[in-house]
Amino acid sequence: MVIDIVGAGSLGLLFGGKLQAGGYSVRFWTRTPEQAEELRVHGLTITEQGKKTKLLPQHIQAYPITDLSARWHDRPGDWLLLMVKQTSIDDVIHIMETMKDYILNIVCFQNGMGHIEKIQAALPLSSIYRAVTTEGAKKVQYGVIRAGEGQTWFGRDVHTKEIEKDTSGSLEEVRLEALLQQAGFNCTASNQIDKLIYRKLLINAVINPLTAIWRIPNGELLQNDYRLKVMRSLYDEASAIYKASDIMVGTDMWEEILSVCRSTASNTSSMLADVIQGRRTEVESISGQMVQLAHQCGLTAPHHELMLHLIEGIRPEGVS
Ligand code: KPL
Repeated sequence: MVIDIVGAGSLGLLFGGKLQAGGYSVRFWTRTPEQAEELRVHGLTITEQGKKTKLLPQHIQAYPITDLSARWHDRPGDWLLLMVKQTSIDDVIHIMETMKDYILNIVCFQNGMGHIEKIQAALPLSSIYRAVTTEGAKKVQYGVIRAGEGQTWFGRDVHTKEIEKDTSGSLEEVRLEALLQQAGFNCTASNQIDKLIYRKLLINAVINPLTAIWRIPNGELLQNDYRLKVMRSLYDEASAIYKASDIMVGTDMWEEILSVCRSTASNTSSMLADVIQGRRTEVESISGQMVQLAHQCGLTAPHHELMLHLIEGIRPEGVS
């Protein structure tokens, strides 16, 4: 079985590395030729709970993403795990548009919303799955460190299934679940992936912009009442939007947000990491998405809109 990992960031290396260590044939697709070469020359070491697994350079298949279409044509893959950030999605879609006549099984790991529709439009014959993961990893020189055991869920959108008149888990879903479990991930196929995506959106919409603005790790959000008050206003506003949009997330999300802050207390949120590195953030597909959802149901979202503007305002003029 051939598994394509598009994006060699920390999660891409973790999933790809463990799948390869689990006996699958993995191809890494990187943004630049230099990243691919580094993997091919130095190999990849995965560190988990102090134990190191080394993938030797001669066993690594890594290529720049611009070669994907041609190589896939020669040897099609079985699964493509799309692990680039939301902010790179448009570039990746542009490259993958040449594959519109192929049938791919694509699993999208991006935070936020709005990308699935774009990918499906560019690759109409392909099956697109969403994934939500609580896996965390840190990229280090020639390797990656797993932060602890997370949980991964994946599935297809309800509306996609309705189109196909298929409400049960497909054979492909069962296969993917087994594949990831065999590679050492706690993974479950879910027929409620939309619910999980909306839960994650809410968590990210409360935690990420505030940690990026205040430049604090997730756990420090809980350390003073002013921070908690702002978090609560973002949460209340999002809850009202979900209620008006008939989006049911089915659990006490305020408690869950506090619990994520505790369980990831020392984490630098992905948005803070982007801000520190001077990269584009995913704020448009997180806070921007909340604002859009509000407008769609006749509400406004001034708190989330403020987050969007504050984060977008950090970017220096001219940097895209
Ligand atoms: O998903 C995250 C992120 O940083 O993007 C959280 C849950 C906030 C963990 O850091």
